[in-house]
Amino acid sequence: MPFISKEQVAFFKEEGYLLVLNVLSPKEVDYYSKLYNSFLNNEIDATSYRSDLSGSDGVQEKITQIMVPSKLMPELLQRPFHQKSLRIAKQLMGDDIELDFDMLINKAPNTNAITPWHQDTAYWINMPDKRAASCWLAIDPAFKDNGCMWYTPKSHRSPLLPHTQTGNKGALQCEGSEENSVCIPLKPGSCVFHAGGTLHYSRGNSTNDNRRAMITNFRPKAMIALERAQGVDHTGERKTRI
Ligand SMILES: O=C(O)CCC(=O)C(=O)O
Repeated sequence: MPFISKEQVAFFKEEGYLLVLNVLSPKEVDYYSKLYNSFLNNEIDATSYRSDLSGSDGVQEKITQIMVPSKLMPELLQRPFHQKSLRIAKQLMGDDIELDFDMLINKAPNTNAITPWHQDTAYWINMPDKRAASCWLAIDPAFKDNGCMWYTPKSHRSPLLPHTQTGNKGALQCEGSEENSVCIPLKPGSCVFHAGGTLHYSRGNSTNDNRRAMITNFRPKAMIALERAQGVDHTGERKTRI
């Protein structure tokens, strides 16, 4: 049975993002919550894939990014989030769509570091087939003050904007604004898909709790092969192609 309706597929294609409620049950969220903490507190050693997206030189990580958790824990690929988000991604973009990479992004309490406006395409090599989407799953409630995601509708239809790198090997940034964008608060277990070209950002976390998100990224199998042939597996340093 399809997970999402034809109307939802049409909305994603038109607007460049799509909210999907209750992809995971509370019990499933509980599994990911415990696992996530094992990554954050280094019980699972992800040192070589871990960095601070805020580009801060300080001792405290503000925005922890852990790339490719499923490389360290391949069983994740069979778990509900990867399986369900892949099914939805195929519905959104076609049967040739596969998982390219996954990641964890946590905004630590009271760190107040924004994720700057960017289009994910700026992080990737130029690919002839532009179909791509990320699925951003809330492990904690996500809302404005702890850094829920903001998207600029229809921005995936415009050309890639110029991006620059922030801080010490931090996130890429371009021009963007909350004024013409929508914020998507989420309950744990709900998610948002956004297209590779969709402009997005999040405010900093000014609350006393973590803001944990798990993200899967999808594109055509042939484009993943093209990336791998060029040595791209999303485990290395952040780069800009502009
Ligand atoms: O979690 C965040 O603040 C940023 C996430 C993001 O940029 C993405 O999933 O593409």
